[in-house]
Amino acid sequence: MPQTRGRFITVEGIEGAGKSTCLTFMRDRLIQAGRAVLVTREPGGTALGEELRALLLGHRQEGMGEDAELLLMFAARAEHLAQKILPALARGDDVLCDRFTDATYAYQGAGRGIARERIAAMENWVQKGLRPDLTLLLDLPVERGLERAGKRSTPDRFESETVRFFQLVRQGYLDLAEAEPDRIKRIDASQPLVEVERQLAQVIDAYPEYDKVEFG
Ligand code: Z5A
Repeated sequence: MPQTRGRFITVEGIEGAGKSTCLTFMRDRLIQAGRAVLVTREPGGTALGEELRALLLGHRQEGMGEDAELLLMFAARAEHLAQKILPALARGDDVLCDRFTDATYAYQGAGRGIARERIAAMENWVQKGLRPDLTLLLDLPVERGLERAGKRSTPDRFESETVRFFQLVRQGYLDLAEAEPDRIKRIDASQPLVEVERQLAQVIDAYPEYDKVEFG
């Protein structure tokens, strides 16, 4: 008998794009529409994932190799899928995830220079057929994002990267959006928050119910 599942929605963008702010807005909007929602993040979302996050973002592992970084991202993802994401989708809940594999293509691929095929091989292995149903890409110029993020506390290992690195990451995201326009919706995140929320609401409200879609 075919199973049904909830919708897998991800939010992406460079540093300081407003993902955390927008996730709260989107969660509230989905709940108002009567959806059950799991809000989670990557790397992280499980006990192991959060430990890996601390290793990946912290400065203790300064100079971590790009292959180790890639493998740790996918190790966290495998655990996240098994423990949190797949069970929630199977219950019929929507999953709202702060970053997912598009971030790997943008940061480890475009940013660090790891070949796309290598990331795709990991993606196929770890995720099997699962991909996000909808991705909101919060896009803004790198300088604006860094300016917003800079108002916070001590920068982590990624936040300490160069402007050039973030420009490559941003371009990586824009290339992904161009390649998959049906799934990845670009939101102009340089606008005032009220306008960003208007754009988000437009996309979410237009997005179809997904409960009746077969799993797998
Ligand atoms: N990473 C990776 O390399 N590969 C992977 O596969 C994955 C991740 C999954 C995780 O960091 C790091 O892991 C990430 C990539 C890497 N590193 N980076 N960079 P994260 O996602 O947890 O953290 P982040 O990117 O650093 O996110 P952030 O700094 O928390 O930013 P944000 O969530 O996008 O922004 P915010 O906190 O919502 O907003 C920032 C500030 O701007 C805040 O004061 C807001 O009030 C303000 N804001 C937000 N929107 C607006 C608007 N529209 N106008 C004005 N001000 C605004």
